[in-house]
Amino acid sequence: MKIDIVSVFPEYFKALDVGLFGKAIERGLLDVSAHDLRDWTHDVHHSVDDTPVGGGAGMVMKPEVWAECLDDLLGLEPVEMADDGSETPDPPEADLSKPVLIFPNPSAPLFTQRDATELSRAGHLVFGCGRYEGYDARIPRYYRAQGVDVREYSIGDYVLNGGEVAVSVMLEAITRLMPGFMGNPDSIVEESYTGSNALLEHYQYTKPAVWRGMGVPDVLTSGDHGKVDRFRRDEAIAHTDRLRPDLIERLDCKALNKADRKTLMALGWEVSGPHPRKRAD
Ligand code: 6GU
Repeated sequence: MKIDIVSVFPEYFKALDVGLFGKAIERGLLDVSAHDLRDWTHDVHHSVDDTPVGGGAGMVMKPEVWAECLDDLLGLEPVEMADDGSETPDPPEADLSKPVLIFPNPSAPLFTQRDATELSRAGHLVFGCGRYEGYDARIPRYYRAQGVDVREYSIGDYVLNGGEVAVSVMLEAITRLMPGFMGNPDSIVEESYTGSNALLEHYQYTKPAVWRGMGVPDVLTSGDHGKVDRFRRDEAIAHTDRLRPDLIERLDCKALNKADRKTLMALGWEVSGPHPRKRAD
């Protein structure tokens, strides 16, 4: 996978050389370049931002500089638009053999495990990190109108100073799902938010069986794998019920077995419809 990252702080991405991500670069699975947006400026001050049209606080990243940079990275020629590009429909299906252009943006849809899974099959990702109050809205619109698959994602309901942290979060979520990235791919399928239905994970324990007077659940040392699996599944359901009931509401009731339903019903969920619903009483 080829990965281009554009930022006014490209040195931030030196942190990617460590751990499994660094190993994947060494092994040639990932080809990562972090570019300095200011390399595409022509003025003596290397300015990348300007005041917002219509007034207001902060600065907005200028479209000209971004476009010179992105045209280079995407191999596109500049085009004079006949309209503002707002009518460009989303393509019916993503073609991941073409580059995907991704802008982190706190005012965009949430980036989820589903997006990470989809993008782990892409051949070329280009990330554009905004700073200041954001970037000119015509930039994503222009590239979408050129037929580029443009995505804007937020990583959560909080505000960061810029897109760099969000890009490293998305990159880690995406690349660890690539075939050959992980030593043991089995460890992926069991995780929260993946698998056939998204539940938080059960608790994990290692040895010793008693530590500072604290034991582990007896069933885990029973050697009965069926009982262990059921115990963990019930624990996962109970955690999710307590911490993320929104994830329970999205489960597919048809994918639940009899024991799952029993556990959910004991926790006050109705499981007769397409998705579980908390009983009103
Ligand atoms: Cl993608 N960018 C910024 N600047 N802040 C964020 C974010 C992204 N997602 C959550 N907060």
